[in-house]
Amino acid sequence: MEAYESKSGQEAASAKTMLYDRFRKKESLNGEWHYAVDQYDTCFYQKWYEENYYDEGGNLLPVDYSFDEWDTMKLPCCWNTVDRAYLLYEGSMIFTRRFFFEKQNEDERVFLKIGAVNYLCRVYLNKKYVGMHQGGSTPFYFEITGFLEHSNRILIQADSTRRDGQVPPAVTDWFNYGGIYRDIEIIRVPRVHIKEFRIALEPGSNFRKIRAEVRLSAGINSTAVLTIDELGIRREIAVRDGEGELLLEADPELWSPESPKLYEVTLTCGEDSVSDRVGFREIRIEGMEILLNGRAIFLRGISFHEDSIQSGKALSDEERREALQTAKELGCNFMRAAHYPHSERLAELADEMGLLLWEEIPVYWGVHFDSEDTYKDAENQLCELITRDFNRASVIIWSVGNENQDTDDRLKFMGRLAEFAHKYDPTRAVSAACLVNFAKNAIEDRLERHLDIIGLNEYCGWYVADFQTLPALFENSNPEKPVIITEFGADAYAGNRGTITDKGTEDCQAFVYEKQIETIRNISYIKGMTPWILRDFRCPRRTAVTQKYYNTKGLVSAEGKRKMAFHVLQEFYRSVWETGRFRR
Ligand code: GCB
Repeated sequence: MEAYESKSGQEAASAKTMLYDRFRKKESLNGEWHYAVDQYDTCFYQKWYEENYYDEGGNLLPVDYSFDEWDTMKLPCCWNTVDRAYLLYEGSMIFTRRFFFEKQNEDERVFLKIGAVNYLCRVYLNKKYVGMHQGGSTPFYFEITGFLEHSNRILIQADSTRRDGQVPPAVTDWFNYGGIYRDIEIIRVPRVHIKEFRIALEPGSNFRKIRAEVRLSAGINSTAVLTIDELGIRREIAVRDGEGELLLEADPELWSPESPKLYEVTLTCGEDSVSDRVGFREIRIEGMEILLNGRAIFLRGISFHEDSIQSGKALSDEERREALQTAKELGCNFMRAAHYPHSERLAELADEMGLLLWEEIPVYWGVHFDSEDTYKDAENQLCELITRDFNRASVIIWSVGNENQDTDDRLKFMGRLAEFAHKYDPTRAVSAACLVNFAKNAIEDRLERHLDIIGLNEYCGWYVADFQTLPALFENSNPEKPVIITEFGADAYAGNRGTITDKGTEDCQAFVYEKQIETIRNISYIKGMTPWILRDFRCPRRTAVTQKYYNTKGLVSAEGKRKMAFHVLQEFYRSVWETGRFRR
Protein backbone atom coordinates (compact mmCIF):
# COMPACT_ATOMS: atom_id res chain seq x y z
CA MET A 1 0.00 0.00 0.00
CA GLU A 2 2.87 2.34 0.82
CA ALA A 3 4.33 1.99 -2.65
CA TYR A 4 0.89 2.69 -4.02
CA GLU A 5 0.63 5.96 -2.09
CA SER A 6 4.04 7.28 -3.01
CA LYS A 7 3.86 6.32 -6.65
CA SER A 8 0.47 7.85 -7.16
CA GLY A 9 1.35 10.91 -5.13
CA GLN A 10 3.86 12.16 -7.61
CA GLU A 11 1.57 14.10 -9.92
CA ALA A 12 -0.63 15.61 -7.27
CA ALA A 13 -3.13 18.26 -8.22
CA SER A 14 -3.09 21.00 -5.60
CA ALA A 15 -3.91 24.64 -5.03
CA LYS A 16 -0.95 25.44 -7.30
CA THR A 17 -2.49 23.65 -10.27
CA MET A 18 -5.88 25.36 -10.00
CA LEU A 19 -7.35 27.31 -12.87
CA TYR A 20 -9.71 30.29 -12.71
CA ASP A 21 -12.84 28.85 -14.28
CA ARG A 22 -16.01 30.66 -13.22
CA PHE A 23 -18.25 31.24 -16.25
CA ARG A 24 -15.72 29.68 -18.56
CA LYS A 25 -17.24 27.53 -21.28
CA LYS A 26 -17.15 23.92 -20.13
CA GLU A 27 -17.82 20.56 -21.72
CA SER A 28 -19.47 18.28 -19.24
CA LEU A 29 -18.38 14.70 -18.65
CA ASN A 30 -21.23 14.19 -16.20
CA GLY A 31 -23.65 11.41 -16.96
CA GLU A 32 -23.54 7.63 -17.16
CA TRP A 33 -20.17 6.10 -16.29
CA HIS A 34 -19.38 2.41 -16.04
CA TYR A 35 -18.21 1.44 -12.59
CA ALA A 36 -16.99 -1.39 -10.41
CA VAL A 37 -16.28 -1.76 -6.73
CA ASP A 38 -12.54 -2.33 -6.38
CA GLN A 39 -12.04 -3.28 -2.74
CA TYR A 40 -8.51 -4.63 -3.17
CA ASP A 41 -7.21 -1.87 -5.45
CA THR A 42 -6.74 -4.42 -8.19
CA CYS A 43 -7.02 -1.73 -10.86
CA PHE A 44 -3.80 -0.25 -9.58
CA TYR A 45 -1.89 -3.45 -8.87
CA GLN A 46 -2.84 -5.15 -12.13
CA LYS A 47 -2.69 -1.92 -14.11
CA TRP A 48 -6.15 -2.31 -15.61
CA TYR A 49 -5.81 1.20 -16.88
CA GLU A 50 -3.05 0.10 -19.28
CA GLU A 51 -5.45 -2.35 -20.92
CA ASN A 52 -2.70 -4.90 -21.50
CA TYR A 53 -4.79 -7.54 -23.15
CA TYR A 54 -1.81 -9.08 -24.89
CA ASP A 55 1.49 -10.50 -23.68
CA GLU A 56 4.78 -9.75 -25.41
CA GLY A 57 4.24 -12.60 -27.81
CA GLY A 58 0.95 -11.08 -28.88
CA ASN A 59 -1.19 -13.66 -27.06
CA LEU A 60 -4.56 -12.59 -25.76
CA LEU A 61 -4.61 -12.66 -21.96
CA PRO A 62 -7.53 -13.04 -19.55
CA VAL A 63 -8.57 -9.87 -17.73
CA ASP A 64 -10.67 -9.37 -14.64
CA TYR A 65 -12.64 -6.40 -15.85
CA SER A 66 -14.87 -5.40 -18.72
CA PHE A 67 -15.13 -1.67 -18.61
CA ASP A 68 -17.85 -1.23 -21.17
CA GLU A 69 -20.05 -3.99 -19.79
CA TRP A 70 -19.95 -2.83 -16.19
CA ASP A 71 -23.12 -1.33 -14.77
CA THR A 72 -23.47 2.41 -15.04
CA MET A 73 -23.93 5.14 -12.49
CA LYS A 74 -24.97 8.69 -13.22
CA LEU A 75 -22.21 11.04 -12.07
CA PRO A 76 -21.79 13.18 -10.11
CA CYS A 77 -23.24 11.35 -7.14
CA CYS A 78 -22.45 9.72 -3.83
CA TRP A 79 -22.56 5.99 -4.46
CA ASN A 80 -24.08 5.45 -1.01
CA THR A 81 -27.40 6.93 -2.08
CA VAL A 82 -27.54 5.21 -5.46
CA ASP A 83 -27.95 1.62 -4.38
CA ARG A 84 -28.66 0.17 -0.94
CA ALA A 85 -25.79 -2.28 -1.57
CA TYR A 86 -23.33 0.61 -1.42
CA LEU A 87 -24.83 2.49 1.52
CA LEU A 88 -21.99 1.56 3.87
CA TYR A 89 -19.29 0.87 1.31
CA GLU A 90 -15.99 2.62 2.01
CA GLY A 91 -13.03 2.07 -0.26
CA SER A 92 -12.23 2.29 -3.94
CA MET A 93 -14.56 2.39 -6.89
CA ILE A 94 -13.40 2.61 -10.47
CA PHE A 95 -15.35 4.73 -12.92
CA THR A 96 -14.76 4.77 -16.63
CA ARG A 97 -16.29 6.11 -19.81
CA ARG A 98 -15.36 6.97 -23.35
CA PHE A 99 -15.69 10.37 -24.93
CA PHE A 100 -14.79 12.07 -28.16
CA PHE A 101 -12.70 15.17 -28.33
CA GLU A 102 -12.23 17.57 -31.23
CA LYS A 103 -9.27 19.87 -31.09
CA GLN A 104 -10.37 23.42 -31.94
CA ASN A 105 -6.97 24.93 -32.56
CA GLU A 106 -3.31 24.04 -32.29
CA ASP A 107 -2.69 26.48 -29.46
CA GLU A 108 -5.44 25.45 -27.10
CA ARG A 109 -4.71 23.84 -23.76
CA VAL A 110 -7.22 21.53 -22.16
CA PHE A 111 -7.91 20.96 -18.48
CA LEU A 112 -9.96 18.42 -16.63
CA LYS A 113 -11.79 19.80 -13.61
CA ILE A 114 -13.32 17.57 -10.96
CA GLY A 115 -15.42 19.43 -8.42
CA ALA A 116 -14.73 16.98 -5.57
CA VAL A 117 -13.95 13.35 -4.86
CA ASN A 118 -13.94 12.00 -1.36
CA TYR A 119 -11.13 11.39 -0.42
CA LEU A 120 -8.37 10.29 -2.79
CA CYS A 121 -8.73 10.38 -6.51
CA ARG A 122 -6.51 9.02 -9.26
CA VAL A 123 -7.08 9.78 -12.90
CA TYR A 124 -5.95 7.79 -15.94
CA LEU A 125 -6.52 8.85 -19.51
CA ASN A 126 -5.86 6.71 -22.55
CA LYS A 127 -3.82 4.18 -20.56
CA LYS A 128 -1.65 6.78 -18.86
CA TYR A 129 -1.61 8.01 -15.32
CA VAL A 130 -2.59 11.70 -15.23
CA GLY A 131 -2.38 12.39 -11.52
CA MET A 132 -4.02 12.25 -8.13
CA HIS A 133 -5.71 14.52 -5.64
CA GLN A 134 -6.06 14.30 -1.92
CA GLY A 135 -8.76 16.11 0.04
CA GLY A 136 -12.43 15.25 -0.15
CA SER A 137 -14.17 18.58 -0.71
CA THR A 138 -12.20 20.90 -2.95
CA PRO A 139 -11.98 21.09 -6.75
CA PHE A 140 -8.90 20.02 -8.67
CA TYR A 141 -7.56 20.40 -12.17
CA PHE A 142 -5.25 18.44 -14.44
CA GLU A 143 -3.87 19.60 -17.72
CA ILE A 144 -4.72 16.82 -20.18
CA THR A 145 -3.70 18.47 -23.46
CA GLY A 146 -0.98 15.90 -24.15
CA PHE A 147 -3.14 12.92 -23.19
CA LEU A 148 -6.11 13.57 -25.45
CA GLU A 149 -6.93 11.78 -28.68
CA HIS A 150 -10.02 11.87 -30.85
CA SER A 151 -11.53 8.88 -29.05
CA ASN A 152 -10.70 8.68 -25.36
CA ARG A 153 -11.09 6.40 -22.40
CA ILE A 154 -10.95 8.03 -18.99
CA LEU A 155 -10.69 5.95 -15.85
CA ILE A 156 -10.99 7.39 -12.36
CA GLN A 157 -10.43 5.77 -9.02
CA ALA A 158 -12.35 7.31 -6.12
CA ASP A 159 -11.16 6.05 -2.76
CA SER A 160 -13.23 6.97 0.29
CA THR A 161 -11.15 5.02 2.82
CA ARG A 162 -11.00 6.75 6.19
CA ARG A 163 -7.40 7.09 7.34
CA ASP A 164 -6.10 8.69 10.45
CA GLY A 165 -3.39 10.84 8.86
CA GLN A 166 -5.97 12.45 6.57
CA VAL A 167 -7.92 15.66 7.07
CA PRO A 168 -10.48 14.83 8.43
CA PRO A 169 -9.21 11.85 10.41
CA ALA A 170 -10.91 8.45 10.56
CA VAL A 171 -13.61 9.34 13.08
CA THR A 172 -15.96 12.23 12.48
CA ASP A 173 -19.53 12.93 13.49
CA TRP A 174 -20.80 12.80 9.93
CA PHE A 175 -21.24 10.20 7.25
CA ASN A 176 -18.32 9.27 5.03
CA TYR A 177 -19.94 9.57 1.62
CA GLY A 178 -17.92 8.21 -1.29
CA GLY A 179 -17.86 9.13 -4.92
CA ILE A 180 -17.15 11.62 -7.63
CA TYR A 181 -19.84 13.85 -6.27
CA ARG A 182 -19.33 17.19 -8.00
CA ASP A 183 -19.12 18.04 -11.71
CA ILE A 184 -16.55 16.54 -14.07
CA GLU A 185 -15.72 19.01 -16.81
CA ILE A 186 -13.34 19.79 -19.62
CA ILE A 187 -12.16 23.36 -20.03
CA ARG A 188 -10.30 24.76 -23.03
CA VAL A 189 -8.10 27.78 -22.57
CA PRO A 190 -5.58 29.66 -24.72
CA ARG A 191 -1.91 28.75 -24.44
CA VAL A 192 -1.30 31.66 -22.06
CA HIS A 193 -4.35 32.06 -19.86
CA ILE A 194 -5.61 33.58 -16.64
CA LYS A 195 -4.91 31.18 -13.81
CA GLU A 196 -6.09 33.34 -10.97
CA PHE A 197 -8.27 36.43 -10.76
CA ARG A 198 -9.06 38.09 -7.47
CA ILE A 199 -11.18 41.15 -6.96
CA ALA A 200 -12.42 42.73 -3.72
CA LEU A 201 -13.10 45.97 -1.95
CA GLU A 202 -9.88 47.19 -0.37
CA PRO A 203 -10.16 46.98 3.44
CA GLY A 204 -9.76 50.35 5.16
CA SER A 205 -10.34 52.37 1.96
CA ASN A 206 -13.61 53.82 3.19
CA PHE A 207 -15.35 51.60 0.61
CA ARG A 208 -13.81 53.61 -2.20
CA LYS A 209 -11.16 51.34 -3.58
CA ILE A 210 -11.21 48.03 -5.36
CA ARG A 211 -8.19 45.79 -5.68
CA ALA A 212 -7.88 43.47 -8.63
CA GLU A 213 -5.13 40.89 -9.00
CA VAL A 214 -4.29 38.65 -11.91
CA ARG A 215 -1.89 35.76 -12.38
CA LEU A 216 -1.22 34.21 -15.75
CA SER A 217 -0.12 30.71 -16.64
CA ALA A 218 3.21 32.02 -17.94
CA GLY A 219 5.68 34.54 -16.57
CA ILE A 220 5.25 37.00 -19.43
CA ASN A 221 4.82 40.77 -19.56
CA SER A 222 1.46 41.86 -20.86
CA THR A 223 -1.52 44.11 -20.23
CA ALA A 224 -4.83 42.97 -18.80
CA VAL A 225 -8.04 44.98 -18.99
CA LEU A 226 -10.54 45.07 -16.16
CA THR A 227 -14.10 46.09 -16.97
CA ILE A 228 -17.02 46.78 -14.66
CA ASP A 229 -19.50 48.39 -17.04
CA GLU A 230 -22.05 49.32 -14.41
CA LEU A 231 -19.45 51.37 -12.54
CA GLY A 232 -18.04 52.85 -15.73
CA ILE A 233 -14.73 51.13 -15.07
CA ARG A 234 -12.37 50.07 -17.83
CA ARG A 235 -8.78 49.99 -16.63
CA GLU A 236 -5.54 48.47 -17.75
CA ILE A 237 -3.46 46.33 -15.44
CA ALA A 238 0.22 46.02 -16.17
CA VAL A 239 1.31 42.40 -15.98
CA ARG A 240 4.97 41.74 -15.19
CA ASP A 241 6.38 38.23 -15.10
CA GLY A 242 2.85 36.88 -15.27
CA GLU A 243 1.44 38.90 -12.39
CA GLY A 244 -0.38 42.18 -12.08
CA GLU A 245 -2.49 44.16 -9.68
CA LEU A 246 -4.43 47.37 -9.61
CA LEU A 247 -5.91 49.46 -6.84
CA LEU A 248 -8.56 51.68 -8.32
CA GLU A 249 -10.95 54.33 -7.09
CA ALA A 250 -14.58 53.22 -7.24
CA ASP A 251 -17.87 53.92 -5.57
CA PRO A 252 -19.79 50.66 -5.69
CA GLU A 253 -23.14 50.05 -4.07
CA LEU A 254 -22.12 47.84 -1.17
CA TRP A 255 -23.16 44.20 -0.92
CA SER A 256 -25.00 43.15 2.23
CA PRO A 257 -27.49 40.41 3.18
CA GLU A 258 -30.28 42.99 2.88
CA SER A 259 -29.09 44.21 -0.47
CA PRO A 260 -26.92 41.60 -2.21
CA LYS A 261 -25.86 43.76 -5.10
CA LEU A 262 -23.60 42.01 -7.62
CA TYR A 263 -21.63 43.53 -10.48
CA GLU A 264 -20.60 41.88 -13.74
CA VAL A 265 -16.84 42.00 -13.92
CA THR A 266 -14.60 40.95 -16.81
CA LEU A 267 -10.88 40.57 -17.11
CA THR A 268 -9.21 40.18 -20.47
CA CYS A 269 -5.58 39.44 -21.15
CA GLY A 270 -4.22 38.48 -24.54
CA GLU A 271 -6.51 35.84 -25.98
CA ASP A 272 -8.09 34.99 -22.67
CA SER A 273 -11.09 36.56 -21.04
CA VAL A 274 -12.86 35.63 -17.81
CA SER A 275 -15.76 37.04 -15.88
CA ASP A 276 -17.48 36.95 -12.53
CA ARG A 277 -20.44 38.39 -10.65
CA VAL A 278 -19.01 40.11 -7.64
CA GLY A 279 -20.31 41.91 -4.57
CA PHE A 280 -18.21 44.56 -2.83
CA ARG A 281 -18.29 44.64 0.94
CA GLU A 282 -15.92 45.07 3.82
CA ILE A 283 -15.63 42.82 6.84
CA ARG A 284 -13.51 44.13 9.68
CA ILE A 285 -12.98 43.38 13.35
CA GLU A 286 -12.58 46.46 15.48
CA GLY A 287 -12.13 45.90 19.18
CA MET A 288 -14.98 43.64 20.19
CA GLU A 289 -17.16 44.37 17.16
CA ILE A 290 -17.61 42.59 13.85
CA LEU A 291 -18.19 45.33 11.30
CA LEU A 292 -19.89 44.76 7.97
CA ASN A 293 -19.44 47.80 5.75
CA GLY A 294 -18.43 49.78 8.82
CA ARG A 295 -21.48 48.88 10.90
CA ALA A 296 -21.53 46.55 13.88
CA ILE A 297 -23.36 43.38 13.03
CA PHE A 298 -24.80 40.49 15.03
CA LEU A 299 -24.46 37.23 13.10
CA ARG A 300 -27.81 35.47 13.28
CA GLY A 301 -26.59 32.16 12.04
CA ILE A 302 -27.19 28.47 11.74
CA SER A 303 -24.80 25.59 11.08
CA PHE A 304 -25.33 23.43 8.04
CA HIS A 305 -24.02 20.08 6.73
CA GLU A 306 -24.00 19.13 3.07
CA ASP A 307 -26.38 16.17 3.32
CA SER A 308 -29.76 15.01 2.06
CA ILE A 309 -31.62 11.71 1.92
CA GLN A 310 -31.72 11.69 -1.88
CA SER A 311 -28.33 13.12 -2.71
CA GLY A 312 -25.99 12.57 0.23
CA LYS A 313 -23.34 15.26 -0.13
CA ALA A 314 -24.07 15.75 -3.83
CA LEU A 315 -26.77 18.33 -3.19
CA SER A 316 -28.60 19.75 -6.18
CA ASP A 317 -28.87 23.47 -6.75
CA GLU A 318 -32.53 23.28 -5.67
CA GLU A 319 -31.57 21.61 -2.41
CA ARG A 320 -28.93 24.25 -1.69
CA ARG A 321 -31.28 27.06 -2.58
CA GLU A 322 -33.91 25.54 -0.34
CA ALA A 323 -31.47 25.32 2.58
CA LEU A 324 -30.48 28.96 2.16
CA GLN A 325 -34.12 29.95 1.86
CA THR A 326 -35.00 28.02 5.02
CA ALA A 327 -32.17 29.79 6.84
CA LYS A 328 -33.58 33.12 5.67
CA GLU A 329 -37.03 32.19 6.90
CA LEU A 330 -35.43 31.32 10.20
CA GLY A 331 -34.26 34.93 10.30
CA CYS A 332 -30.60 34.23 9.56
CA ASN A 333 -28.11 36.56 7.96
CA PHE A 334 -25.30 34.03 8.41
CA MET A 335 -24.59 30.35 7.87
CA ARG A 336 -21.77 28.15 9.07
CA ALA A 337 -20.87 25.73 6.29
CA ALA A 338 -19.55 22.96 8.55
CA HIS A 339 -17.14 21.06 8.68
CA TYR A 340 -15.46 20.96 5.24
CA PRO A 341 -15.66 23.02 2.07
CA HIS A 342 -19.17 22.81 0.68
CA SER A 343 -19.72 23.11 -3.05
CA GLU A 344 -18.72 26.38 -4.67
CA ARG A 345 -22.38 26.70 -5.62
CA LEU A 346 -23.27 27.39 -1.99
CA ALA A 347 -21.24 30.59 -1.89
CA GLU A 348 -22.41 31.61 -5.36
CA LEU A 349 -26.04 31.21 -4.26
CA ALA A 350 -25.36 32.94 -0.93
CA ASP A 351 -23.89 35.85 -2.90
CA GLU A 352 -27.12 36.08 -4.89
CA MET A 353 -29.53 35.46 -2.03
CA GLY A 354 -27.79 37.56 0.61
CA LEU A 355 -26.40 35.34 3.35
CA LEU A 356 -23.01 35.64 5.00
CA LEU A 357 -20.93 32.50 5.23
CA TRP A 358 -18.38 30.86 7.50
CA GLU A 359 -16.34 28.35 5.51
CA GLU A 360 -14.27 25.65 7.13
CA ILE A 361 -11.68 22.97 6.45
CA PRO A 362 -12.02 19.54 8.09
CA VAL A 363 -9.33 19.94 10.75
CA TYR A 364 -11.74 18.13 13.00
CA TRP A 365 -11.22 16.50 16.40
CA GLY A 366 -8.11 14.30 16.56
CA VAL A 367 -6.13 15.27 13.48
CA HIS A 368 -2.48 14.09 13.46
CA PHE A 369 -1.16 17.43 14.64
CA ASP A 370 2.40 16.15 14.88
CA SER A 371 2.60 15.21 11.22
CA GLU A 372 4.02 17.56 8.58
CA ASP A 373 2.29 15.56 5.82
CA THR A 374 -1.05 16.05 7.53
CA TYR A 375 -0.31 19.77 7.91
CA LYS A 376 0.49 20.07 4.19
CA ASP A 377 -2.78 18.36 3.34
CA ALA A 378 -4.73 20.74 5.59
CA GLU A 379 -2.95 23.82 4.26
CA ASN A 380 -3.53 22.71 0.68
CA GLN A 381 -7.26 22.28 1.32
CA LEU A 382 -7.40 25.72 2.92
CA CYS A 383 -5.51 27.23 0.01
CA GLU A 384 -7.77 25.52 -2.52
CA LEU A 385 -10.84 26.77 -0.68
CA ILE A 386 -9.59 30.36 -0.46
CA THR A 387 -8.50 30.34 -4.10
CA ARG A 388 -11.89 29.00 -5.15
CA ASP A 389 -14.04 31.40 -3.15
CA PHE A 390 -11.92 34.53 -2.83
CA ASN A 391 -14.32 36.56 -5.01
CA ARG A 392 -17.43 35.59 -3.02
CA ALA A 393 -18.74 38.51 -0.98
CA SER A 394 -20.85 36.18 1.13
CA VAL A 395 -17.80 34.47 2.61
CA ILE A 396 -16.53 36.51 5.55
CA ILE A 397 -14.75 33.98 7.78
CA TRP A 398 -12.26 31.18 7.16
CA SER A 399 -12.36 28.58 9.89
CA VAL A 400 -9.21 26.53 10.38
CA GLY A 401 -10.91 23.76 12.32
CA ASN A 402 -13.34 22.43 14.85
CA GLU A 403 -13.10 21.16 18.45
CA ASN A 404 -9.48 20.26 18.91
CA GLN A 405 -7.74 19.71 22.23
CA ASP A 406 -5.43 22.57 23.20
CA THR A 407 -2.10 20.75 22.94
CA ASP A 408 1.28 22.17 21.89
CA ASP A 409 1.26 20.30 18.58
CA ARG A 410 -2.25 21.44 17.81
CA LEU A 411 -1.39 25.06 18.66
CA LYS A 412 1.54 24.95 16.28
CA PHE A 413 -0.44 23.23 13.51
CA MET A 414 -3.56 25.39 13.67
CA GLY A 415 -1.69 28.59 14.51
CA ARG A 416 0.29 28.03 11.34
CA LEU A 417 -2.93 27.48 9.36
CA ALA A 418 -4.48 30.67 10.79
CA GLU A 419 -1.39 32.68 9.87
CA PHE A 420 -1.43 31.16 6.43
CA ALA A 421 -5.07 32.22 5.97
CA HIS A 422 -4.32 35.77 7.15
CA LYS A 423 -1.46 36.10 4.73
CA TYR A 424 -3.14 34.45 1.78
CA ASP A 425 -6.33 36.46 2.26
CA PRO A 426 -5.93 39.70 4.21
CA THR A 427 -9.54 40.72 3.45
CA ARG A 428 -11.36 38.30 5.75
CA ALA A 429 -11.52 37.19 9.37
CA VAL A 430 -10.00 33.94 10.57
CA SER A 431 -11.63 31.80 13.22
CA ALA A 432 -11.98 28.25 14.54
CA ALA A 433 -14.66 26.49 16.56
CA CYS A 434 -12.91 26.00 19.89
CA LEU A 435 -13.73 23.86 22.89
CA VAL A 436 -14.60 25.24 26.29
CA ASN A 437 -11.72 24.97 28.75
CA PHE A 438 -13.62 22.54 30.94
CA ALA A 439 -11.07 22.57 33.78
CA LYS A 440 -11.80 26.25 34.34
CA ASN A 441 -15.23 26.38 32.72
CA ALA A 442 -13.96 29.34 30.71
CA ILE A 443 -13.39 30.53 27.17
CA GLU A 444 -9.68 29.97 27.04
CA ASP A 445 -7.76 28.39 24.23
CA ARG A 446 -4.21 29.27 23.27
CA LEU A 447 -5.23 29.32 19.61
CA GLU A 448 -7.20 32.52 20.26
CA ARG A 449 -4.06 34.60 19.77
CA HIS A 450 -4.05 33.58 16.09
CA LEU A 451 -7.75 34.22 15.50
CA ASP A 452 -9.77 37.37 14.78
CA ILE A 453 -13.00 35.87 16.09
CA ILE A 454 -13.31 33.13 18.70
CA GLY A 455 -15.72 30.36 17.80
CA LEU A 456 -17.02 28.41 20.78
CA ASN A 457 -18.86 25.09 20.87
CA GLU A 458 -20.69 24.62 24.16
CA TYR A 459 -23.43 22.12 24.77
CA CYS A 460 -24.93 23.35 28.04
CA GLY A 461 -28.26 21.66 28.57
CA TRP A 462 -27.13 18.66 26.53
CA TYR A 463 -23.65 17.15 26.89
CA VAL A 464 -23.17 19.42 29.91
CA ALA A 465 -26.34 18.71 31.81
CA ASP A 466 -26.42 21.65 34.21
CA PHE A 467 -27.58 24.90 32.64
CA GLN A 468 -25.98 26.89 35.41
CA THR A 469 -22.57 26.14 33.92
CA LEU A 470 -23.48 28.44 31.02
CA PRO A 471 -23.82 31.75 32.88
CA ALA A 472 -20.82 30.68 34.96
CA LEU A 473 -18.83 29.97 31.78
CA PHE A 474 -19.52 33.45 30.46
CA GLU A 475 -18.80 35.05 33.80
CA ASN A 476 -15.50 33.21 34.13
CA SER A 477 -14.39 34.45 30.72
CA ASN A 478 -12.92 37.67 29.57
CA PRO A 479 -12.25 37.20 25.89
CA GLU A 480 -10.31 39.87 24.08
CA LYS A 481 -11.96 39.19 20.76
CA PRO A 482 -15.57 38.87 19.61
CA VAL A 483 -17.09 35.45 20.22
CA ILE A 484 -19.48 33.46 18.05
CA ILE A 485 -21.22 30.54 19.70
CA THR A 486 -20.53 28.13 16.87
CA GLU A 487 -22.47 25.25 18.41
CA PHE A 488 -25.08 24.38 20.95
CA GLY A 489 -28.06 22.09 20.48
CA ALA A 490 -29.94 18.95 21.40
CA ASP A 491 -31.21 15.88 19.57
CA ALA A 492 -34.91 15.68 18.79
CA TYR A 493 -36.62 13.10 16.66
CA ALA A 494 -39.20 15.00 14.62
CA GLY A 495 -42.68 14.44 15.96
CA ASN A 496 -41.43 12.89 19.21
CA ARG A 497 -43.11 14.81 22.03
CA GLY A 498 -42.78 14.69 25.80
CA THR A 499 -41.61 16.89 28.65
CA ILE A 500 -38.66 19.24 28.64
CA THR A 501 -36.56 16.62 30.38
CA ASP A 502 -37.34 13.81 27.94
CA LYS A 503 -34.22 13.52 25.83
CA GLY A 504 -34.87 13.15 22.12
CA THR A 505 -38.17 15.05 22.16
CA GLU A 506 -38.92 18.28 20.36
CA ASP A 507 -39.95 19.72 23.73
CA CYS A 508 -36.56 19.07 25.27
CA GLN A 509 -34.74 20.55 22.25
CA ALA A 510 -36.97 23.64 22.27
CA PHE A 511 -36.30 24.09 25.98
CA VAL A 512 -32.53 23.91 25.42
CA TYR A 513 -32.87 26.64 22.78
CA GLU A 514 -34.96 28.83 25.10
CA LYS A 515 -32.46 28.55 27.94
CA GLN A 516 -29.48 29.08 25.68
CA ILE A 517 -30.98 32.18 24.07
CA GLU A 518 -31.98 33.61 27.44
CA THR A 519 -28.37 33.35 28.63
CA ILE A 520 -26.46 34.17 25.47
CA ARG A 521 -28.40 37.34 24.75
CA ASN A 522 -27.10 38.98 27.91
CA ILE A 523 -23.45 38.53 27.05
CA SER A 524 -21.98 41.59 25.40
CA TYR A 525 -18.92 39.93 23.85
CA ILE A 526 -21.04 37.42 21.91
CA LYS A 527 -21.43 38.74 18.39
CA GLY A 528 -23.10 35.86 16.70
CA MET A 529 -24.30 32.29 16.92
CA THR A 530 -24.69 29.27 14.65
CA PRO A 531 -26.58 26.64 16.65
CA TRP A 532 -26.19 23.00 15.68
CA ILE A 533 -27.84 22.52 13.12
CA LEU A 534 -30.30 23.40 10.34
CA ARG A 535 -31.14 19.86 9.23
CA ASP A 536 -30.70 16.37 10.61
CA PHE A 537 -27.83 14.59 8.88
CA ARG A 538 -26.72 11.01 8.42
CA CYS A 539 -24.26 9.90 11.08
CA PRO A 540 -23.14 6.31 11.73
CA ARG A 541 -22.35 7.03 15.39
CA ARG A 542 -25.95 7.85 16.29
CA THR A 543 -27.82 4.65 16.99
CA ALA A 544 -30.49 5.62 19.53
CA VAL A 545 -34.12 4.96 18.73
CA THR A 546 -34.58 8.71 18.44
CA GLN A 547 -31.69 8.94 16.00
CA LYS A 548 -31.67 5.91 13.70
CA TYR A 549 -28.18 6.65 12.35
CA TYR A 550 -28.95 10.33 12.06
CA ASN A 551 -27.69 13.21 14.11
CA THR A 552 -31.07 14.64 14.98
CA LYS A 553 -29.97 18.02 16.30
CA GLY A 554 -31.53 19.59 13.23
CA LEU A 555 -34.16 22.28 13.54
CA VAL A 556 -35.62 20.57 10.51
CA SER A 557 -35.79 16.80 10.02
CA ALA A 558 -34.09 15.12 7.08
CA GLU A 559 -37.56 14.88 5.49
CA GLY A 560 -38.05 18.62 5.89
CA LYS A 561 -40.33 18.85 8.92
CA ARG A 562 -39.70 21.90 11.08
CA LYS A 563 -39.36 21.12 14.78
CA MET A 564 -40.49 23.26 17.72
CA ALA A 565 -37.00 24.68 18.28
CA PHE A 566 -37.07 26.10 14.77
CA HIS A 567 -39.79 28.46 15.87
CA VAL A 568 -38.02 29.34 19.12
CA LEU A 569 -34.91 30.45 17.27
CA GLN A 570 -36.99 32.13 14.58
CA GLU A 571 -38.77 34.22 17.15
CA PHE A 572 -35.47 35.31 18.69
CA TYR A 573 -33.89 36.17 15.35
CA ARG A 574 -37.00 38.06 14.29
CA SER A 575 -36.92 40.16 17.43
CA VAL A 576 -33.21 40.91 16.92
CA TRP A 577 -33.94 41.82 13.34
CA GLU A 578 -36.97 43.96 14.09
CA THR A 579 -35.60 45.82 17.10
CA GLY A 580 -32.00 45.84 15.95
CA ARG A 581 -31.23 44.81 19.51
CA PHE A 582 -29.63 41.62 20.64
CA ARG A 583 -30.00 42.16 24.37
CA ARG A 584 -33.26 42.63 26.19
C1 GCB B 1 -19.90 18.85 18.05
C2 GCB B 1 -19.27 18.70 16.72
C3 GCB B 1 -20.27 18.32 15.66
C4 GCB B 1 -21.20 17.25 16.20
C5 GCB B 1 -21.97 17.81 17.38
C6 GCB B 1 -22.88 16.79 18.07
O1 GCB B 1 -19.39 19.45 18.93
O2 GCB B 1 -18.57 19.84 16.34
O3 GCB B 1 -19.59 17.88 14.51
O4 GCB B 1 -22.07 16.76 15.22
O5 GCB B 1 -21.07 18.26 18.34
O6 GCB B 1 -23.99 16.62 17.64
O7 GCB B 1 -22.42 16.17 19.02
